Amino acid sequence: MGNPILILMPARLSFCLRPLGVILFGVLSGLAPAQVLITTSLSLSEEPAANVLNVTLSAFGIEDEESSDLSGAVEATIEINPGADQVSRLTINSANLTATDMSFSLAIGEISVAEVSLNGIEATIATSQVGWVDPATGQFDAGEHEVTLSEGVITGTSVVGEVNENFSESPVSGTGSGTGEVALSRMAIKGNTITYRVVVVLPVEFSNPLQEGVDVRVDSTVQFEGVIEVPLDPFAAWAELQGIPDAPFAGDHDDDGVPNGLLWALGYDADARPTLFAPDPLIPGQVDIIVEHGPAGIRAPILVEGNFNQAGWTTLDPFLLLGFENPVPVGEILPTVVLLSGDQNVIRLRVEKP
Ligand SMILES: [Ca+2]
Repeated sequence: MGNPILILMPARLSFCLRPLGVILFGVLSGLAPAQVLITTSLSLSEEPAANVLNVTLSAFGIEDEESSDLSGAVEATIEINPGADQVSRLTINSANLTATDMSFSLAIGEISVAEVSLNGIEATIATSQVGWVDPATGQFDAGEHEVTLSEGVITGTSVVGEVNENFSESPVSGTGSGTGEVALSRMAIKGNTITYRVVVVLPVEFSNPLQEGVDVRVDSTVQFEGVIEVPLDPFAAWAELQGIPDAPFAGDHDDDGVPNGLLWALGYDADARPTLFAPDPLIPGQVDIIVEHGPAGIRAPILVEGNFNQAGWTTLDPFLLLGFENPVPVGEILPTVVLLSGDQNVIRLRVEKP
């Protein structure tokens, strides 16, 4: 627990030319813990029970189920709180999955109803919503992740005619189903680095009509895993990489008025000289405040607080921020825009030392 830092800035345009005041703020409040975003490649687990794609072909009330093995890799961005070994967000950016070929034979007695093969099936997975994970349990809504069969063909015959479906021409999508889970286990700690094993389990179930009376149902538990390294203190890791290993979080290594910790949290390099508060250039006279983020995006939750009529610091209503989130969340790249038109107060940005 260290000192959070803040910058004071009058919200009125006429005050914007005042030098920025930098004050150390010695009271800790219930801010969200520092999270770290890690983008990594995870491979599909090779355990025999995992990554079996069960496909059921049904035609006119007759079913045949075949299974296929899934393999491949997933690129994911994981939001981790290394202090607590918890995951709060999982974004699957892309996946390249392949499934082994399958053939189905449906018959009533001696009479063939359908003979169908699935060949060259490839699938992708992408997170279509926010990708929240319950930090306490690691569980998430599998429906926030979308699976698409993007390559491969279903060919054959059925009693009503030819079956010919080409997934590269007409991809088939469905979402995950039920509850998924991310498990994080510590393997080692060395210096400022924690090594974790990550295992993600994503149940998938969806169906797709092929033609009148003929239907394909897909049911699988996709499991992918890998080893990731996470800095225990992400600020310290940044400072070391930036060549200022001893720079304190609340200090200002270049005396430009922007504390080191805030520079880090806003996504900048140590040599950046950002103009943190700019009045809205589009509407002269408007006192909206724009805080540009660095190229890395927000690295730690940044709380925007106001001191209305000097009544004390309070968290700004999220609806006064474009994006409607306060603290400004980790990973945000778009500037923070504070809508304060007409209010006479000061605002500050505050970030807590990891
Ligand atoms: Ca500075």
